[in-house]
Amino acid sequence: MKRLSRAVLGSLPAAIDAPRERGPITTGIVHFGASAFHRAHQADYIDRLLDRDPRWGIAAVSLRTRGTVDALAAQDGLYTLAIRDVEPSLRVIGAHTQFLGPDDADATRALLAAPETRLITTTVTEKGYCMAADGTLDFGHPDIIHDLARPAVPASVIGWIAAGLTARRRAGGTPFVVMPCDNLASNGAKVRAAIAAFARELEPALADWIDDTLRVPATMVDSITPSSDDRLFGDVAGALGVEDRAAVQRERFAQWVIEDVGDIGPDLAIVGATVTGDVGGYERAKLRILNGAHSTLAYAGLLRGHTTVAEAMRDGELAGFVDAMIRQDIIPTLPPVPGLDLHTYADDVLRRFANPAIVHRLDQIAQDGSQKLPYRLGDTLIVNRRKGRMPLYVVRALGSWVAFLVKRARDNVEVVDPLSNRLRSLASDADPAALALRLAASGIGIPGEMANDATFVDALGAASSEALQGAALPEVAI
Ligand code: CS2
Repeated sequence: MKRLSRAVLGSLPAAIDAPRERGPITTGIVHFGASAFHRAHQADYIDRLLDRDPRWGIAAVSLRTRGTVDALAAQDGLYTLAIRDVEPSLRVIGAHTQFLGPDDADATRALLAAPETRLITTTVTEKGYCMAADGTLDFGHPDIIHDLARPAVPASVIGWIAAGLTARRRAGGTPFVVMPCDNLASNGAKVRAAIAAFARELEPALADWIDDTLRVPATMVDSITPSSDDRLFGDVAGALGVEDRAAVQRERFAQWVIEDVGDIGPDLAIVGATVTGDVGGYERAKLRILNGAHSTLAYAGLLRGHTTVAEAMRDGELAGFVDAMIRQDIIPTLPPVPGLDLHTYADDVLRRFANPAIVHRLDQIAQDGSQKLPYRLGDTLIVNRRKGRMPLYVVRALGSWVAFLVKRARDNVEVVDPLSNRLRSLASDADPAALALRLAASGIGIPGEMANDATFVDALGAASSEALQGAALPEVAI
């Protein structure tokens, strides 16, 4: 079967939307992390924008692997976005001018220096920003140590952004805008501080320039995007009549809320992004309700023998537990968000989770727990404890993570997490209560300030043991 490419666009079935008539586009955005999420979410917005304004084509850089880059190069950068929902649809996206791999450093450097590049966006996952547990740049991180020693050939996204800013400042130019699109609380402020801290070590004058000029809007990004799989590739080939080895899939719902920091280049509001002065409210609601519930379903669901989110949602006891956690432990701690009813938001999230057209594997969500949980459940835990309240559902959710780690260690199955070695050695020979104690004491996955909260640590130990034994979930108190 032929591969998807520009040459076959004209012969695709007419019902499939594709950039058939579009003229040439130029690069205005450099994106780090060519992940499925980026290609399904951000690139979809940009693809629609390019019909009106051809200056914002994306050059996507993958800093770790070449696999996706090569697949896309063979397809002239084109790939299919499959919407898996009540009304499914397929669309060919042509938002990218190039895909670059880890060995394309010269081309990446040139793009970052080009005045036409106005915006840098990133989806490198929580761990990709090389931050310590407190959200500041981790100067002990091997990539940061490397990048400070060899700033011209960086390994980390922070190093690359600093290299780009160095070049622009030396050329007497203006900085680009940096827009992080990962699920970190206050992602704009944290990433800005990380870049500035890195630059200060490198060259104080660069850091001053960054302090004065760099804009890093906070964002909230949302669309459930399961990893691509063979079923997707088969469905797409069947519908298009050509093979697409870079297809991506997501639900129809997509949201992109961007902090208003003035002109950033592309006008994303005209393609449906929300540009607002207050991203914080949306971001907290999304991280704590949606992602908090997702991680809970992942760990508790895997322990209960489920494989996907939709399947876990069909487990009445588990779905009821997650619903109660949101209403009783999470929503009461969230400040009101103008224009957003949090209970309606939660209803919508739970409905999205139950979408039977989406096959979202729990083990995908379970990855990188040490990096995700502080934002997803830890912040809710802190607010509750500061109010003197014990959020029992959140404690049991965290206990499910602890139990999951113990089970994986006992079954001799590797966990996918940047701290996997550490987690494995903490979990080896530990019962769940002992591991809970160790995690709380070391501040891994559990907020550091909880280490001295003996009542919480006891409750977490008990909840972890219950989770491993498969004890009934806490009663739903209405
Ligand atoms: C998920 C998220 O994989 C995960 O950890 O919780 O990727 C989630 O699907 C997205 O944030 C939804 O926007």
